[in-house]
Amino acid sequence: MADQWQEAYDFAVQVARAAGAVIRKAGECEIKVQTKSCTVDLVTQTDERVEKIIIGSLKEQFGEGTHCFIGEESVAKGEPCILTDKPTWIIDPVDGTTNFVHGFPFVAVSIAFAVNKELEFGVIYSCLEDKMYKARKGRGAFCDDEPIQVSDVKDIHKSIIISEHGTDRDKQKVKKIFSTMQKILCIPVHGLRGSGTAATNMCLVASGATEAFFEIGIHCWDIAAGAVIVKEAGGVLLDVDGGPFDLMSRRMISANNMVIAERIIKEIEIFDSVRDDAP
Ligand code: LIP
Repeated sequence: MADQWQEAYDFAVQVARAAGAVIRKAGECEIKVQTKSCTVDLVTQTDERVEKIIIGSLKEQFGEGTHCFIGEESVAKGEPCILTDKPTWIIDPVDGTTNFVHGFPFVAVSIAFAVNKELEFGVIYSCLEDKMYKARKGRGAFCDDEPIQVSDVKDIHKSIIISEHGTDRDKQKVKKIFSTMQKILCIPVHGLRGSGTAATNMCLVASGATEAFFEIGIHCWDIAAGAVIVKEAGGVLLDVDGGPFDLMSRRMISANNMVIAERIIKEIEIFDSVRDDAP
């Protein structure tokens, strides 16, 4: 069935846009902040509310029971984070919660859909910029309905590389993150960047504004939609050790091509993080 998931794809775009409007409105009011795994892992009522709105709309449209859901805030409350063969929505209601809390202008709604453990489509709405990124397997990647393409830079010295610090403040890990960044900066590359949201970072790779984004410590909901968008824009996804991309592994590099990806991988100091689907 060639167009089996088109309705779901179109609906995801609508839902992401509506969710983004809720986030924008919430950003105009006082934001009540709580913490999750540690004091810098922030969550707000908006994260929880928007996830409920997204999952509620999807359940209403596609029926409860037939589709599964992996949502950042539901998992934080104890729901399982297991990808099965069933049609599964992978949702980050507010990617860039710290940005949202501080009014730093990159916040995204990220919605991906997988069937038989394969990502079928991804939608990322960068709601403060009002940019809608989307991609469906085999059908190209788009920003506001215009096709997007990764950059054609192969010379690492002419690249901009994105990474993030995440929310783990374990000294040894932070040391490795900064050591990696120092080594990459001194290759040298044109610059290092970070928008504060993995989803937006991947859209920046997909649209050619930057050559690569890598991070250890991210979750499947941060990167699932971006993975489809980067791939459909002509980019590559790998594990940070150069192996195949694994959505549940908490680490990945997305890049415009293998030359850039493999050059960056040489500099990455890997540290452990518990898999999203760990028992
Ligand atoms: C955040 C990411 C950010 C990353 C953090 C965190 P959240 O997602 O998008 O880029 O560095 O580790 O996962 O918590 O704002 O949805």
